[in-house]
Amino acid sequence: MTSVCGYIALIGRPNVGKSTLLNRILHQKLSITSSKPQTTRHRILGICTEGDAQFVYVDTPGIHQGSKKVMNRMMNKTALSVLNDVDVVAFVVDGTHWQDEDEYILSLIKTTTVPCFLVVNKVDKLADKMQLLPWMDAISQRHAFTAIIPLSAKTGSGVETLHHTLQTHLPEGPHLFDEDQLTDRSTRFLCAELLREKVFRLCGQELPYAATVDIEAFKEEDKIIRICALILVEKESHKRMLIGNKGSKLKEMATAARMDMERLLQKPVFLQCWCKVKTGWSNSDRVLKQLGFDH
Ligand SMILES: Nc1nc2c(ncn2[C@@H]2O[C@H](COP(=O)(O)OP(=O)(O)OP(=O)(O)O)[C@@H](O)[C@H]2O)c(=O)[nH]1
Ligand SMILES: [Mg+2]
Repeated sequence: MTSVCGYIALIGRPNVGKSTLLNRILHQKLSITSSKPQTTRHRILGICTEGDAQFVYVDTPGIHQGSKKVMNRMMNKTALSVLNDVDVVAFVVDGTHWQDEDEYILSLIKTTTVPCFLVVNKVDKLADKMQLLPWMDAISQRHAFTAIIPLSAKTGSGVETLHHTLQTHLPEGPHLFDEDQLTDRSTRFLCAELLREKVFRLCGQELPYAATVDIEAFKEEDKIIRICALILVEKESHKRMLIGNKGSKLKEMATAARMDMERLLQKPVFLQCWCKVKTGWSNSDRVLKQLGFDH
């Protein structure tokens, strides 16, 4: 068989399940997820090689409108730049809940010539599955989607169908990555993300958006990996919330993150976490670049 290899972008508004879908396809927790929108902030590749086919999935930040912060502008720019740079787009939506942001993303897709799959995620949540068919019929009139695939990233139903249908749309060509390579991101980046995920999952409504994680030290020894992580927040009050009563919140997050890191790195991890206030970090081009934002 001829070798095929292609980039597939996972695009959609925040919280529709793009990162959950990527992890499901890869059978591995690579990209962080949470029930809060705008969890993913960076482009991340998830590579999957099966025989002659190499799938290079590109998870992206949810495209959103209305935020003026520099970080949000960068997140949107990251997602949009991917649109014109891939072989296939998988436009992920949440069931039949079509919103203005979906409409906006569809208008962007229409400006490209890239083949686009419509991925209708979270079908496990639909009480009445019968409503899917007329909805899919109506949406197919709106754009010439290559295929419309209902699935559930949560249960896995329909995910194999998507993956295998995508294979037939990968261009012929040599593989761009080693067959055992999972991502383009460093373990340092992945560890920072695992801790940031705990901030998203365990800290209130506002705090996750005011926090970021920087790995200050990453030292691999014979039997253990020593990691020192700094959580930056915007205000003193955030810091107090993040640390919690006698440090209990920070400890809870650090423990959960360490367990994920150990699973990822397959080695015991000693994780030290601390928190610092850096006012305005999410609105500063310079600081965001230092923190590794793509644009
Ligand atoms: N019921 C159900 N929930 C899902 C499904 N897929 C994802 N979710 C949930 O939806 C929420 C958002 O999932 P994410 O994967 O973080 O969404 P995302 O599109 O990557 O979001 P951003 O990174 O913010 O753009 C999480 O709580 C997931 O558990 C699904 O198929 N069914
Ligand atoms: Mg995501």
